[in-house]
Amino acid sequence: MLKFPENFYWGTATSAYQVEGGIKNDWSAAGGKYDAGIACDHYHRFEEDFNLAQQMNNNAHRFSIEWARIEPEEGKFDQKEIEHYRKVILALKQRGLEPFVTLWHFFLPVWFAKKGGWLNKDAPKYFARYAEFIVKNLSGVKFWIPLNEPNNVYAALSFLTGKWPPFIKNWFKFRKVSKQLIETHKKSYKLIHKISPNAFVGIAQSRTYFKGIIRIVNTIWNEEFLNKTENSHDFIGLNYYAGVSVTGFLETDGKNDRGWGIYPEGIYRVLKELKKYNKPIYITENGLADAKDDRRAKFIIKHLEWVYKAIKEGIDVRGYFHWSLLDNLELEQGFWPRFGLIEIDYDNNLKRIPRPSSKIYAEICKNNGLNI
Ligand code: GCO
Repeated sequence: MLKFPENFYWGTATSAYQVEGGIKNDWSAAGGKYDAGIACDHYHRFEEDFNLAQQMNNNAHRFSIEWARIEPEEGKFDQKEIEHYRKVILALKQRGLEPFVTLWHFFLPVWFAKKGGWLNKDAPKYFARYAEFIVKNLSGVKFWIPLNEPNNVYAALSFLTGKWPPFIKNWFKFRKVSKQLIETHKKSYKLIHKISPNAFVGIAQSRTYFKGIIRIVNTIWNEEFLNKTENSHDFIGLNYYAGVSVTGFLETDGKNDRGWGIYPEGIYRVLKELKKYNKPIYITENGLADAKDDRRAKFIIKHLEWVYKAIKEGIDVRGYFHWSLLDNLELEQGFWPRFGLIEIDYDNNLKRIPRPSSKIYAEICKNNGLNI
């Protein structure tokens, strides 16, 4: 039996725009595959979904709040929507699920996007006003994640590759947005602690394991954000999906449906790299696109075996959130990649169907470890 530490958090992760439905933001304004539409209608079915998380013996859940819902017009905050998220938090607590709340998971209110979004010199102030409203009006939250994957996913895909709104391909703008997001994180950390001194505030940082000569990009890609926000973390959230070398994905256990190599050892390698920051670590995302559910159980078990090895070697890992609870909008790919432990039947009233792997995960959560 590989027993994980006492009080270890076991959960799943989602983001508002990818699951809730009915959101008008910069992505829905882009239309086509960027418009999530009703998504999984999690906005109305969150209690049903949290029942499923509870049935998986989870004790935590990571979700995001949609800025565009809270502040649909500049400076005008929608009390109805903050009340909605109060109900979400209450529903989690009623089911013994500790909320980990992401304030921003890639998507912007249209008014902010029209002002240049993160390129606007006052962007950190606009975000701080939103964050302050949330933290002041949502009680019962201990864990706050101001930004999800700010520099090496959002800024890179939106300002370097041009794949995401605002579809810009410009190195200088990519670097400017990265700098703005670093400032925003630091500002958020201070303001959250001013309002809620006992809160824990951290980043959810995507970290790829780089092997071989490609490690020359490790600093700018994986480390810069953490290094430049070093005194603004009570914990580090790690989003791990893949390892790469100069020839492409590292792969020991096949590929996921998106063609990413499955490389469980990489989670151990990146956890070892994070040790130097001396902060508690939560794995805030780890998962795969696997519509047949014929790799997910082994994926979870093998990644957790490597996490266990890291813990035994002194890495302070305190939680694991599988991405994702539900099938959802896989960003610019649309809905075809299936990341959910719970399948969504999009042709049958968004019916929730627990996949066999969800039973395996439920056992692991119940046992607080791996029975091997
Ligand atoms: C990300 C996000 C999620 C993705 C998930 C699968 O890492 O891009 O946090 O929004 O859907 O990682 O790609």
